[in-house]
Amino acid sequence: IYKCFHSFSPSRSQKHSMTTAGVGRQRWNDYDSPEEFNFASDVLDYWAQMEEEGKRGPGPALWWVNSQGDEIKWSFQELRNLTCRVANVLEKTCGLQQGDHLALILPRVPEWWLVSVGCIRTGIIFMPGTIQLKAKDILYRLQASQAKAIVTTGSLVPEVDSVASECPALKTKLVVSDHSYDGWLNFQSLIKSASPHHTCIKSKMKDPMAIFFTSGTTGYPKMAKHNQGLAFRSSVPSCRKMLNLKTSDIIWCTSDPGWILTTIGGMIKPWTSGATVFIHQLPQPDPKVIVEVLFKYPITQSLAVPAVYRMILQQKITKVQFSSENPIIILWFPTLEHCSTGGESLLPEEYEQWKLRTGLPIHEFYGQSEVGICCAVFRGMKIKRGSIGKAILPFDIQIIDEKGNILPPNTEGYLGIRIKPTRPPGLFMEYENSPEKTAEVECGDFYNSGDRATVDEDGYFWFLGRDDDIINASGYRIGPAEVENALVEHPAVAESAVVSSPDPTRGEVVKAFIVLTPEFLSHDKEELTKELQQHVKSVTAPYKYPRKVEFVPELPKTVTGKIKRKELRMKEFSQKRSATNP
Ligand code: BCO
Repeated sequence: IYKCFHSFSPSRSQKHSMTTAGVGRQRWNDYDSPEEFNFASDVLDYWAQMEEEGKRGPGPALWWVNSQGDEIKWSFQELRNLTCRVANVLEKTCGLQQGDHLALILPRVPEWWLVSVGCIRTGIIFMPGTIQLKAKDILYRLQASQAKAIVTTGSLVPEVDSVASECPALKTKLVVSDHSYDGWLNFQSLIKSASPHHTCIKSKMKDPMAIFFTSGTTGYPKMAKHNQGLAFRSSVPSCRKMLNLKTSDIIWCTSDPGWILTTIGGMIKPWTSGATVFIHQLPQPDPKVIVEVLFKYPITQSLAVPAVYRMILQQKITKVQFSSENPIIILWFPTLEHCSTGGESLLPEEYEQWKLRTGLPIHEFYGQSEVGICCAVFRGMKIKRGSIGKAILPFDIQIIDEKGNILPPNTEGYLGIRIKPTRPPGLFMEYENSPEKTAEVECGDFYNSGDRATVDEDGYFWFLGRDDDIINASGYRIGPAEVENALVEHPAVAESAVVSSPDPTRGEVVKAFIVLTPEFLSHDKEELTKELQQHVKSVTAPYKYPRKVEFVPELPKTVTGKIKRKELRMKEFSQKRSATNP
């Protein structure tokens, strides 16, 4: 049942005959908001039905590979069968019910997609997390969400077991592994014996579907709760225009499944259009492997954060292929037609370099864990280099001041999304258990994203960055407090201030200014830097570790003793500017 190998790769002639029609095109318009919606029954099962009726091409719905040559291809019918089994395991074996919380911490394996859809079938709220999470991060997530279940991989079993006793709500632990672990249910064995028949819940559009943890300026990550609207949005014409996916398309989203980008770009969007989701296991996202994969597989669309395209451009490419039409192109990916990016800024010169080398433009989009993808350069739309494109309907995006007043074109302000009189489907519902944090981002009639931007007369938005302490390093949103809390656990650290610092590859990186405790003042600074970096990697998700460290005698503070992070940040960026413009 589990590993079904099929030969699905469509020939070019078949590809051309495939439909561009999909779920929603015939059924909903941009401003519709049906009372009931369920991504599993309205989208997945629709395409399974289309396959049964011979109305969809032969491409798989999910195509997974790894570097060892293993491969899994599932059709929509197989996905329906497998996700119904998962739904039965969650409900019958684990006793979970609609509204329960399930932490989903898996690498890029097909089971991530099975569990997500299994949860949607049952109304269980799934909470994706990156496998870089450490015991303390997991403890926080399990406690804050009162999760009743966790699905994870073998390597994280010890981390979870070390904190499980402090999580009384946690009743079920499921492991995706070839091995068995004491106190853990084995996902694969349970799926094999589960029934493939399951009746999907009739979910209301307003029923919660998923929670994404997102870092804030202070404290622990907030829980951005989304309802079925997150999935529904991709069915409306304006949203579908962004990638204009066809059933013959094969899209590869390189993001880790712990982030909302994978939920949207690596699942909801492609499946809404009946396209193929391509997944490479990428245990370490190596640009060499990414290039090899783009040469080897018939991928038509790529979706990755700018840092990934940047890392590819910085590679010494050995596999050069010249195109007869354009002799200067040195990265001629045979099937790639469309590239998109978001999560951090793409510089105009990076856009130019990619276009020059591959012959393909990169289409930018803008999003957050709170809003999904709300603004984009649609396929076929005129590209203004450096712009994140136009608002995707039904989102009404305006540039606002801190009171929620709409600002005129070409004026800097906050990127705001209208929530009154109607909150659009696809915008998060609230921060779970935190009405005060939810209220903080409501600004007049708008949700205030906290991101600074402008809009021009043509309706193109221009992202300028944040004016708070949040760091966006290679597409990761990092709150300074998360890193400072990790640093202060080390005996060498008296206090620290963590800020963003410019970087040619990652856009920004985490920089820590550290005041040492007296005992460590005489220690070798290079050694200490490595030790502190290793320390942060061991106590919290390693992507947050400070790639730059500076030891200082004291930190700049206000009269009330608050650290002036802004001053430190401004210094970092002004140093970059003076280095570029001497
Ligand atoms: O650079 P180092 O080698 O020193 O450290 C790396 C890893 O080696 C290390 N690490 C990873 N797992 C570890 C570990 N160390 C100890 N134990 C472990 N278990 O930690 C560092 C992690 O840094 P990284 O993740 O940036 O690694 P890398 O290989 O440099 O990857 C580069 C990128 C670009 C692939 C990566 O940064 C990335 O995936 N960025 C994208 C994040 C993303 O998808 N963001 C989207 C968020 S959703 C959104 O923005 C809303 C838009 C709709």
